[in-house]
Amino acid sequence: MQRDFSFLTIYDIRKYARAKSQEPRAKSQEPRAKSQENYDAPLNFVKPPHLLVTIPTYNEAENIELFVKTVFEYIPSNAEILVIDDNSPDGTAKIVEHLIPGYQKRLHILNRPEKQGLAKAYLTAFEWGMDRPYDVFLEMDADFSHRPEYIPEMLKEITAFDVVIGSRNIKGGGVEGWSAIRNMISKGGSIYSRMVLGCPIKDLTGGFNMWRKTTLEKIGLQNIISRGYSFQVEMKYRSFAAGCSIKEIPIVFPDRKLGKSKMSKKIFLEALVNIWKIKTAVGKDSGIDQFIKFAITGGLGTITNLLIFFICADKLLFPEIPVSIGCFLIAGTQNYIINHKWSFAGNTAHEKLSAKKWILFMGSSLFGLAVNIAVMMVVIARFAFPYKFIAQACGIAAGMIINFALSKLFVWRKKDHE
Ligand SMILES: Nc1nc2c(ncn2[C@@H]2O[C@H](COP(=O)(O)OP(=O)(O)O)[C@@H](O)[C@H]2O)c(=O)[nH]1
Ligand SMILES: [Mg+2]
Repeated sequence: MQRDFSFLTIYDIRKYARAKSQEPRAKSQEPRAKSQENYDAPLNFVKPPHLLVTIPTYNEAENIELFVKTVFEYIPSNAEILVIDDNSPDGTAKIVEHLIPGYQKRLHILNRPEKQGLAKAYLTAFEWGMDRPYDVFLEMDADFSHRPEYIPEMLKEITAFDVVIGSRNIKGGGVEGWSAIRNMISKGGSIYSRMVLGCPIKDLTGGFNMWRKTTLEKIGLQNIISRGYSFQVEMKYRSFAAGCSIKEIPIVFPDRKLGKSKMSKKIFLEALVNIWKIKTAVGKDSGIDQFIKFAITGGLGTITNLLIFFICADKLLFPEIPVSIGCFLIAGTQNYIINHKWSFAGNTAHEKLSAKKWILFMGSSLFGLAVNIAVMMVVIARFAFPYKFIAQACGIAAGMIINFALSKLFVWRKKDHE
């Protein structure tokens, strides 16, 4: 049975794109605002997008034949399927190889020597597909949790959006056959990832996603650091950070009926930690995130400064002025290291600490100190506060803002190419 894909004529695609561009933008599609130029992109599809369905498999012998057959029923006649098998002991690859002659060059398989994880499987598949004339890539599990019935709707949406996500966490979507605990862990993982990343996508962890080739190029597959289940989160977060337009469509996700899940507690916990690595690698901290980290770093520096001052000046009775200068240098160096490794980690692209940057940062801190003193003096002279420390607090705030601005602009300036 072949579905009707007449909606993919040029006329319909244009009409559809126009209608889409007039729709009010939903909150979850906010990234669209950054990429207005993408509105015209649908018109690039002068014929139905050439789709490649990528299916990673590990021990899916019980599912794969029927799954491939069903997917072919729901995809356009020019679309193709690529299975990426990691030498499944149950002989999944053999079954696919057996089916290949029946599908006239529309079914392909990549055999890999050993189990290397989902991320590598997809990256290999995309790499394979990027060298060929496909416009659109779809990720699907082989176990029927990703129902092929949704493909036509996803194909329709991909004519207007850079990414289409099959979402369990929006109205109309959900899971079937999951225990309450599994549901809670999955939802919790999604909310956690969203909060850590500050990313509005509702289903960050799901693996039923469609990408335009141009989106994969924008993400830069060579930048992906995930090797495990956080791969899906990273792909989506990177497309969000790159300003791609994103559409979530509701999907119902039934649990697999045959075969075993490869998800484990260890893999899940690993993914939770990886979210932080992804955040740092993409470097999408907002200015406010950076400022909060910078302020915390400054607070830690002040504690170090006072502690050393107390030991050297109060306990060891060294003269205050040299002690104070020493404290400034030590606390400043501590601030430099923490800011480099944490507050501005996203800007540094894993650069090493350097003497040049240290000097720049200490200079900017000195300038901040000068502003601090100047503001404090002005406030004392102009306002009749009962306590001078209020004036000093104003000075500290002003000095810190100046120091932050100088650090962001000159010490840890973000590279243009990032
Ligand atoms: N090639 C390959 N496929 C994998 C690997 N791990 C899982 N898969 C496949 O990825 C899809 C999702 O895995 P599954 O075990 O269903 O994960 P779950 O849905 O989170 O329980 C299925 O099609 C698996 O066969 C792997 O290491 N290599
Ligand atoms: Mg599954």
